[in-house]
Amino acid sequence: MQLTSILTLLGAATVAVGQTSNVTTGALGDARPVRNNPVGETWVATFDSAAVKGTVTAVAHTVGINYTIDVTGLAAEKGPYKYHVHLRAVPASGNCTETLGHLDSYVRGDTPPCEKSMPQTCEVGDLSGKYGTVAGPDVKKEFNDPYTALNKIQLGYIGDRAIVFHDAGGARIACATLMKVKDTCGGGH
Ligand SMILES: *[C@@H]1O[C@H](CO)[C@@H](O)[C@H](O)[C@H]1NC(C)=O
Ligand SMILES: *[C@@H]1O[C@H](CO)[C@@H](O)[C@H](O)[C@H]1NC(C)=O
Ligand SMILES: *[C@@H]1O[C@H](CO)[C@@H](O)[C@H](O)[C@H]1NC(C)=O
Ligand SMILES: [Cu+2]
Repeated sequence: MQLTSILTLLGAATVAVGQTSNVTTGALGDARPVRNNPVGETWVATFDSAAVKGTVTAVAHTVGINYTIDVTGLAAEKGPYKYHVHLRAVPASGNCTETLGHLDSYVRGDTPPCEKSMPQTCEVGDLSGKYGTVAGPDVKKEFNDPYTALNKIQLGYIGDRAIVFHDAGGARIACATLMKVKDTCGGGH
């Protein structure tokens, strides 16, 4: 009887965990909000291919980064599209595979897919995992991500890395390197 109860409890616990979604966290814990960014500093990834045209703009905010996705041309039937910050800049060849994997400063990995309601548990570079995939053909989307950085000493630094769009099948349909276009509001030149 006691054993049965324990088994019943264990069973219930397993079901509960199964239903609680895919919340997992990085080997280094949950991502921490970035509060020492150079506010106003702006980086832009410019897309100009048949698959995607437009920009993804990243502006350093007092907490994290404000992103604006402003693109056109995404084939509606191949979406929804994912978009991420990948580790490396796009090489001269334009080969998106060579941007390597996602920026994953807290070492989470991309499986299971992350739980949007707990963005701190997502891979830092998994922007669509945190803020939603986008549908074609035209996208205009703004969000603040507290966990990415434009301060080089921080985990989650995105400078000189690539933004990559993936179609519904996961193919890397376009990639572009984030380039600095503006210094901070107060300082710089
Ligand atoms: C958890 O991940 C699996 C695939 O790994 C997916 O099928 C399932 O929908 C996810 N559950 C939630 C709640 O996100
Ligand atoms: C970031 O976005 C918030 C909300 O829209 C806005 O209030 C803030 O001014 C933006 N920060 C910068 C540096 O643009
Ligand atoms: C792109 O790079 C990957 C990895 O280096 C390589 O396997 C692949 O053949 C390259 N693709 C093209 C079209 O050159
Ligand atoms: Cu990606």
